[in-house]
Amino acid sequence: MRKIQVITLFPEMFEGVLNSSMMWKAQDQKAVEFRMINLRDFGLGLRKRVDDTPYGGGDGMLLMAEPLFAAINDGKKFDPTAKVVLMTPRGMRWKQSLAQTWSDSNDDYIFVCGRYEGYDERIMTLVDEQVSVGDYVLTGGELPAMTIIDSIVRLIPGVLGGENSAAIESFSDGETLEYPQYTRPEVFNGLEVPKVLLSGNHGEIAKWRAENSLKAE
Ligand code: 4GT
Repeated sequence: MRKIQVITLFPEMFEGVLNSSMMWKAQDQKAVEFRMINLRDFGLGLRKRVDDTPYGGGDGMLLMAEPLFAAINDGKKFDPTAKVVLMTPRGMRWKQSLAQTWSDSNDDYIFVCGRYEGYDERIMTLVDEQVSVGDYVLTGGELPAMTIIDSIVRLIPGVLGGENSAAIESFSDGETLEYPQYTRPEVFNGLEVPKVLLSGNHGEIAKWRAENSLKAE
């Protein structure tokens, strides 16, 4: 069973996503186990402080090294060989082929979600990978972490059900995005389904789909 841990100040943000049909199925099948680590639990002092101002001045607050180290160590205690993945706009751009590689590997992960203006740089001594979902800045790493977790978990064998989706996957080389699809009825509001898809000619259908597939970047 794959173990995925998440370090965050907002574990409740993950509830809806991790309890949605497919993620729930994955847990039910024992394909994956999720564990939330609340960074606040490792905050300093009575106020459970996790952030402080940057040396040298500047706007905003940074997550302090000490609570981050303690939270990551908690994750490592639970799963000593887990890879530590930092969510940051400075990371490598996430894409389908990475989702496939990470899903195929038997690695476990600890996703670290930042807040405020970022992290004390010394966290890098514990980080194995840095990933970004795109060239834009968000208020936290939670949404990127959910995106990446979803893209990995759906590719674990047995998690994704249904012939339709499996067909797309086998067609896909990881970089090819899906072709246009239609379901009943044949005509909706005067809009017709392409005739070739109703032809029963599997060769022609495959050709049409290849021609109408999008290539990633
Ligand atoms: C964007 C991304 C990300 C953020 C991204 C540290 C403080 C980072 C807030 C966090 N924004 N994280 N992973 N594009 N913001 O992936």
